[in-house]
Amino acid sequence: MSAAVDVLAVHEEVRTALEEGRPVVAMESTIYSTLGLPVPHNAEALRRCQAAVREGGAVPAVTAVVDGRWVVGLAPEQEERVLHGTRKVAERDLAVAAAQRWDVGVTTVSASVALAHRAGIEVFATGGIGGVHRGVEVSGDVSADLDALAQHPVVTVCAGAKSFLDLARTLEHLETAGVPVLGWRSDDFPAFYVRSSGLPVPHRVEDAQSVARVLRHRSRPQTGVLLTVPIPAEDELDPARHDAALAAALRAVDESGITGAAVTPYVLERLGRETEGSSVPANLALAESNARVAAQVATALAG
Ligand code: PSU
Ligand code: MN
Repeated sequence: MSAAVDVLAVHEEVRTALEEGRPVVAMESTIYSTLGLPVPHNAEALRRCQAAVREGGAVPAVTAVVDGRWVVGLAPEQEERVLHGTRKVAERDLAVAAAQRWDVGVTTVSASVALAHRAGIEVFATGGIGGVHRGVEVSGDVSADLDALAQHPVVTVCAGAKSFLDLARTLEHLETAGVPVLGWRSDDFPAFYVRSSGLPVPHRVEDAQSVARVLRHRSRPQTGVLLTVPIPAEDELDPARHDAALAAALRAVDESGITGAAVTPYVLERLGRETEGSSVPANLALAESNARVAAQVATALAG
């Protein structure tokens, strides 16, 4: 059986930019599907994030599975299909999606970082990463995102992770895995909707050049860097409202009995409901802000 040489499909604009050494920012697609955000906000998020990358002088490269291929950089008709995608693709699922020729699959952080690496892209922007779940002692649920950050030499730009996860354990896991965690102009590890989780970030950086230098000096050739950007202050959710919504969403998961890859989409949907949609503008604002910072980092790396 011959090797699957044609599985990776890099959009022409992305390929040309990479060949010419111009900045490119990879993006995931789970966040832009209905697994990540409700219709029609998912489409607006996709549009705003790609625009932010372009305004920063970089080329956006959204990753997804389309017609059994690993696509990096979507054509307009592919965007439409991805917005309606319902099959979640983590890094391990990339092989299955290609082998079984899945029609449409939306990539998580782990799959996107893997595809960015494969395509030669060094910066990746997302909303929040997956992490160690609360109750991991029983469930063993640790997102594959954490392993992927340690296995691909890519800077991941995120707003931390949602606090339905165990953020202290998530930071411990990243330390063990050898992933540098950098706080963008902040001493605190952010918690997605709010600027601080109450936990310190190991190192603070002030500019994109500093992030680029950390990636360039890594001791393990395969390891990436996590850059955490707190949500802009004006978009932060009210902490009391946030805590109440979180408690309700966590109770709902407990009662639902849902496990595995379905847990995160379920909690995201519940959180949206518990905040009566007020979490959505915050989610869009932080994703856009991350895309903007990622473009700066890609520019610094290209320079
Ligand atoms: N957290 C969010 N929004 C998201 C996700 C996480 O606030 O859309 C998505 C991302 O694609 C992330 C994935 O990579 O969920 C993690 O899923 P899991 O916990 O099953 O590894
Ligand atoms: Mn999981």
